[in-house]
Amino acid sequence: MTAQPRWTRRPDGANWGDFGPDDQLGRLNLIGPAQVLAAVREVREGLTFSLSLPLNVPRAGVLNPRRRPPVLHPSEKDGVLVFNHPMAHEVPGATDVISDDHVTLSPQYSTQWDALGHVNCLFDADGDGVAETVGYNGLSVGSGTAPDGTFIGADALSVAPMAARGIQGRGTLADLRYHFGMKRHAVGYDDLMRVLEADRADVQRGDILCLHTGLAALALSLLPADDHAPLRHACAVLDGTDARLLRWIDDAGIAAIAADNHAVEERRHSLPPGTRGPLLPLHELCLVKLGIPLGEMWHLTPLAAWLRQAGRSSFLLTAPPLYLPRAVGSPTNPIATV
Ligand code: UVW
Repeated sequence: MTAQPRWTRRPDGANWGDFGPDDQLGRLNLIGPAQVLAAVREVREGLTFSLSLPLNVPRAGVLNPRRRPPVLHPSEKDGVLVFNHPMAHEVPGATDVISDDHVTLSPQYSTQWDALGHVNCLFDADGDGVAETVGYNGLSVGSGTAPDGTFIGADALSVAPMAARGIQGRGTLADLRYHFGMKRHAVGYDDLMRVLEADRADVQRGDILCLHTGLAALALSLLPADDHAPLRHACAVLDGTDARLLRWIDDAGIAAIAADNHAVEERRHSLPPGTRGPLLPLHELCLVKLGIPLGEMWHLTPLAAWLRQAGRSSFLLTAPPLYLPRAVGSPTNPIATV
C-alpha cells in the first residue's frame, strides 16, 4: 500500500482511488463471481467463436504506420537454424525433428487489447500548477527506460495485471454494422441507444461491450495487392466528442469495450482551433479516467451474424491478453461461447 497518495487532484469524472490506491485493473474490478456466473448462464448451445483475425491482417499497414505486422524468424543455436532440424545432428540415432521460431510484432497491429497505460495525459495531479504525465489512478508508464538507457517498457498500467487476473465475463454486442451499414458513421448516444433498444441488447453492469462495425471483416477480405486505403474511412466509429455517450459509458458500469474497428472512436488528427484537450476523448475517459480497457480489430462479424439469427445479443466472453510484462498492448484470441 502507498503511504502517501500519489495525486491530490483527479480529473473531472475520474474514479481514481475508488478501487484502492494501487489498483491497476480499473473497471475490470466490476467483473466478480456474480458477473461470471451471469456470463456462464449465456451459454446455451455450446458453440464457440474465435474473435481474432490472423495477426497479419490488415495485410497492409494503412491504419497506423507506426505498427507493423508480425515477422517470423527461425531460432538459432550455435549458428545452426533450429527449424525442421533433425536432432540426429546432435544425438546420433535421435528421430526427433525440431522447429522453433522467434516473432517480432507490434502488439497492437491486429486483434488486441489496449492496456490502461496505452494512453496517459497531461494533467496537474499533484496540484503544483504544472501538468505532468499521468494515467489511470495517478500512475504512469514512466520513461520506459532503465538507468542505463535500455528500453524496458511501462513501469505501471501494462497488460500484465489484466493478464494475471484473466478477462472473462459477459459480452454484449451492439450491432452497428447491421443498423448503419459499411459507410463511416460517427455513433453518438442517441444512435447507440436506438441500436441497443432495437436489438433488445441489455447492457449490464460489469459487461464487456462489443461493437460490431464490419471493419475487421472488410480487412480480412482484402488481399495484399488490394487497395487498403478504404479501411481508413469505412464503417461506424463511436463519436468520442459526444458528452452524453461518455456519461453513459460511465453510468452503465461497463467493464471493457471491444470493437472490430481500428480505434473504437473516430480518430481525430487535429483539435478545433484555439482549443486544448485530448485528440481521443473516449480513450481518455476509458483508459485514463475510469480504467476501462479497449479492444480493437476484433473479428466480430461471424458472432454478430449468429447472434442476430438467434435473436440474442449476449454471450460468455473469454479474452485474456498475453502475459507480457511491461507491454502497453497485447494480441488476444477472444473466444465467445453462446
Ligand atoms: C492510439 O494509438 C492512441 O490509439 P489506438 O491504439 O486505440 O488506435
